[in-house]
Amino acid sequence: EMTPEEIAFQERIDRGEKIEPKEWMPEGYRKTLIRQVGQHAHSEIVGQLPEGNWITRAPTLERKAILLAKVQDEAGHGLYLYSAAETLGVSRDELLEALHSGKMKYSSIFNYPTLTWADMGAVGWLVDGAAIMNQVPLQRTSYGPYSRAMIRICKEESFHQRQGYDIMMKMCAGTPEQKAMAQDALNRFWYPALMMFGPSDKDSVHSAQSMAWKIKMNTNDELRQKFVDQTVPQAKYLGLTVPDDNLVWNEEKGGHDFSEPDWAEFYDVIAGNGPCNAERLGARVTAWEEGAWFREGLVAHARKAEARRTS
Ligand code: FAQ
Repeated sequence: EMTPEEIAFQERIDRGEKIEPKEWMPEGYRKTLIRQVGQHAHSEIVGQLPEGNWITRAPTLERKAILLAKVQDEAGHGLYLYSAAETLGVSRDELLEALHSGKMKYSSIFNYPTLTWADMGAVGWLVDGAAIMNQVPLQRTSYGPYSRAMIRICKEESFHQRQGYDIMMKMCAGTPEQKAMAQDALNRFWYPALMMFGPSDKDSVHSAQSMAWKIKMNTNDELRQKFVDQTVPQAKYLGLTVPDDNLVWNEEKGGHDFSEPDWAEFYDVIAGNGPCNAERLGARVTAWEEGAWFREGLVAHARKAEARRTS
C-alpha cells in the first residue's frame, strides 16, 4: 500500500522530474541512493589502486603523464560522488567507516590484479568501457545531484576508455610478445568486466524497485548485452580473440549470444574473497590511518581561523 505522499512522489518520477536534496522522498529511495552512490564513490577511490600500481613503471614519460591524469580523474569522481551522497544526509566519514569495516561494497572488478602494462590497456578499454555503458543512462537518473555528477564524469570516462583502447592498439601493432600480452590481458579481464553489471536479472534483488524510482535506468542484463555488442567488433579490429567459444552473432535478436560469467566466482569476490580484496581494503585503511595527522591539522587550522574571525 502506498501512502498519498508516496503516490505523489512516484508521479513526479514518472513525469521525469528531478528530485532535489531538501525535498520529501521515501526512506527506501534515500537508502537505496546512499547505497548505490556510496558504492559508486568507493569504486572510484578503490579503482585508483590497480592502475596506481603501474604509474611508476609506465613505458614512456607520455604514458606516465596520461595514466597519472586518469588516476587523478578517478579521485575527482570519487569526491563528486561522496558530495552527492552527503546531500542525502550521510557524512563522508560514515561512508568511509562503512567501506573500511567491510559493510559497504565497491565494484568487484577492482579485486583483480594488474599484472602487466597491457592490463592498463584492458582496464581502460573494458573497465572504463563497462563503466560508461552503465553511467551514460545514469545521467538521466531521477536524483538531481547524482545525475549532474554523472554528466561530468561521463565526459572524462570516455577519454579514459579511448586511452585504454589506444594502449591496446599500440600493443597489438607491436612485437608478437606485446600482442600476446594484450591477448592475455583480454583473457583475464573479459569475464570480470561482464560481472561489473551485476548479477543476471533474475537474481538482481534491487533492480525492479530501483528502476521504478529511476535510480537505475536499465537492467543488468540489458547493459551487459550492449557492452558485449559494442566490444566484440573492437576486439576484432585489434585482431584479438574474446575468450568465449559460445560467442556468436544472433541475427534474430540482433545481438550476440555469449557465455555468462562464473556467478559463483562473482559472489565469492563480493563476499570479500577475491584475489585482491584484502590488499585493496588494506591499502585504503592504511591510507586513512596515515592521513590522520593531516585531517587533524586541517581541523586545528579551521578552528584557529574561526577564532581569529570571531575574536
Ligand atoms: N560489484 O540487486 P543488484 C568505476 C551487489 S565503475 C560489487 O543487481 P544493484 C569507474 C549489489 O551492490 C564501477 N557488488 O544491485 C572506474 C547488491 O549488494 P548489496 C562502479 C555488486 O545495486 C573505472 C547485490 O550485488 N559503478 O568505478 C556488483 O541494483 C576504471 C545485488 O545486485 C557503479 O557503481 C559488482 N559488480 O545493481 C574507476 C555504477 N554488482 O548492495 C577506476 C552505479 C552487484 O545489496 C578505473 N551502480 N553488486 O549488498 C549501479 O549501477 C548498480 O549498483 C549495479 C548493481 C549495476 C552495480
